[in-house]
Amino acid sequence: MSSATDQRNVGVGLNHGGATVKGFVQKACSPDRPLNDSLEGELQAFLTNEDQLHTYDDLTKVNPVTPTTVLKCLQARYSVKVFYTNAGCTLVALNPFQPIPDLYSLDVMKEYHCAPQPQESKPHIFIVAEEAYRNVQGQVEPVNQSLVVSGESGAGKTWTSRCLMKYYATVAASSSVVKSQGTVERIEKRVLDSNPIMEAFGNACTLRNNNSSRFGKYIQLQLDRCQMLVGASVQTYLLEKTRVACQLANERNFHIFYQMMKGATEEQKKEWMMPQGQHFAWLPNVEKTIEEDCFQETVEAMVHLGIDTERQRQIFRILAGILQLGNVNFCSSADESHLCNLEEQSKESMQRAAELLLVPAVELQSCLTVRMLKAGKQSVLKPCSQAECSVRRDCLAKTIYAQLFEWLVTFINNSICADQSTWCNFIGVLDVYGFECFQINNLEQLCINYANEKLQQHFVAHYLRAQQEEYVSEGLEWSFVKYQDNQRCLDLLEGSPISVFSLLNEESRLNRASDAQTFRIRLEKELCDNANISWDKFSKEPHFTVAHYAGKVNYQIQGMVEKNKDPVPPELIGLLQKADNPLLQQIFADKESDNSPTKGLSKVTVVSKFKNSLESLMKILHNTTPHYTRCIKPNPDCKPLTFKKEEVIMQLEACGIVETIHISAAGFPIRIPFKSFIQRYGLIRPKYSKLNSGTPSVDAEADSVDASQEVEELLRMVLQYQTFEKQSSLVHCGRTKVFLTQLMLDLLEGQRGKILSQCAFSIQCCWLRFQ
Ligand code: AOV
Ligand code: MG
Repeated sequence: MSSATDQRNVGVGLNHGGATVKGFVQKACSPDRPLNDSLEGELQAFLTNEDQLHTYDDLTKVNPVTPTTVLKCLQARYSVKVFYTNAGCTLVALNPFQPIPDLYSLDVMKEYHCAPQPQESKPHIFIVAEEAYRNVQGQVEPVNQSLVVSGESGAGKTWTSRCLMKYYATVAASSSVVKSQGTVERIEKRVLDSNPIMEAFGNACTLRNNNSSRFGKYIQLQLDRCQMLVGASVQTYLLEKTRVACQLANERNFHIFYQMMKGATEEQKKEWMMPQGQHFAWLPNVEKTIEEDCFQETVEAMVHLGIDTERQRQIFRILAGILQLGNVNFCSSADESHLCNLEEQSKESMQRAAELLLVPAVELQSCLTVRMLKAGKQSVLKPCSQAECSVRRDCLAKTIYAQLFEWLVTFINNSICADQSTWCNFIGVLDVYGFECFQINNLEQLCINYANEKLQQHFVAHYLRAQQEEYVSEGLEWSFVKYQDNQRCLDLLEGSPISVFSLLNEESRLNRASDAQTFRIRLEKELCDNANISWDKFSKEPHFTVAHYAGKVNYQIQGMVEKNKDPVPPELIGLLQKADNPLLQQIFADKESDNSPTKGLSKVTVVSKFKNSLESLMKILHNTTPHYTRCIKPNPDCKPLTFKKEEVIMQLEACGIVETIHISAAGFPIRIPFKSFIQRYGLIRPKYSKLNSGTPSVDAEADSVDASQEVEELLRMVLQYQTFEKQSSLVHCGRTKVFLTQLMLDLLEGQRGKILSQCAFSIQCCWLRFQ
């Protein structure tokens, strides 16, 4: 069993009946452990109170914390159109799947921005945004912040990221302007305009989401000394370039192709050789109309970012050329030459592709059908098989598209990044693809799920560390929360010397013909002792199963080594470097076109590159203060306001929400300074309870030693124990604050409420007697 799915012994719970503490029980908090009797009782008590469930704005207040109670609470809130709920240190965001009027309006932004204590307002993504904004101006020195948005495909990560960016573009709008094509523009507009461009080129309609991001993104919003937004920079991760040449049934290619088909003028279409009604093999489901098919918006954003008309023409010609390549098909030749021929109807497409990419048609065809092999100093030409030709065609399209995307990101960065001297801090927004588990999973899913493992590890490590630091600084002893993180799964994937990635890389380097078979044998032999990997011995398809923190995923071995190598024949790069399209020339200018087999675009394997880029991201996250938002998709069909329990519970378990709440609840999520504590609960002590007022006369300047003694005395009374030190799992007195569990807070509130109602009753009796 995975380390992450092991039963966790997280802290200590409290079994209380009514307002008095009867004793403590140790609870093993695991979502899949059957409820014991006392928990069952609490659960029943909780569920009978259903009409109040929507009022729980923090899931740590739910008692007991089980997947069922958390689910019930979220469902109750969703049914009254409350989409945000706190879960300790994280925010849970449920996707309404329909625009909610006024939820993100300017007025709402202002409200949260101006609130003295935004945390006390209703849970909202703007609280997370505002908290990060205020944190930047740290108490001692400024601290960079990261907003980590996670969740499965279609859960609302990209939407949330956009909301966050709009918030900062509004509350931190500076007077900074940039000059572009004779016009003057505000920087925040440019930063926001980077979104439609990146989404047009990097998002696509999938089975799970009409606007699914097919790349990861970390955008740093740069702030100057006055906390004004003066620029931004974007880092992207692993674009799913295979989509250009291969789309699953009922999925689509990247939006930009459809935008061109639907939104361009007749003249443009003529130039791009895209007549009305033309069928493109790589453009399935063209008839489907989705919101993202907005060509005009993309073009306008390009203009705002400084991509001039000529550059745009070059970009669109390249894209049109790719589409033509998709219509090129090969067939085996009838004669004995072994040369692969073009299908008759493909000849025109090949001609058009060459014309659009501005490369010689003959050379394009020979690059796709003939391989150049180096034998010593001599080059030998070898005709490709039909299948090899198709692979080379796809490879050409994928390479061009991926490099074009990279060029766009660099262009955007040059256009929105502020001068180093003008900014001093940043707030980073991370929007990556969520955990994926399909029927067939390949290298893309392995990388995506590995990224999610890394983020989960960061989350647990950071959260516990942050708690510990405060406990230590307040003089508390911290020893009661035991947790097991997902380190073992990460060791399996990326560890050294032997791991899935190291074996995959070795196989990729060795260039064996039967790589899938040998990779499978080596995995089984060298990782057989690892509990996080398994095999179904009876399966026909070679595969391996990884127990991720979010669940088990079967990965298909076939094709994985080749995908990891991601080879690009040097001839193809040589061809593109000679193209008359200046953009293609520029994009491939610094790529090696040497014919040596070790040269080309792919000396570094896909997993090595991805691992390195993730490691840099982790370094940044470690050096910033993170804030987590977990987006939840309430139904698989993206239907408005529809809550499917099975769908939600799976996600709650996958992203570890229940666990997060347990960790929050097992720690001391509530911290109250001594002074405020005495002001609120002082009336519980007899000397105050005699007072008819809820506000006892406390010396505001009481020093912390006296205050600490007073607090301890009060707590002893409430807990009805001689030595309240025994209840270290329930409450702790630090140097300046009281640390409480939610249960302890409920207990105090209960006592306070009781005393106040007794007072009210006495007053009423007096008043009646008086009458
Ligand atoms: P994702 O980023 O998490 O999926 P999106 O942010 O693209 O998911 O959200 C999917 C769709 O849900 C959006 O296109 C909106 O129509 C809708 N939506 C999300 N959040 C809200 C909201 N707060 N209010 C109204 N509608 C919303 V993926 O990129 O697929 O992992 O790779
Ligand atoms: Mg997205």
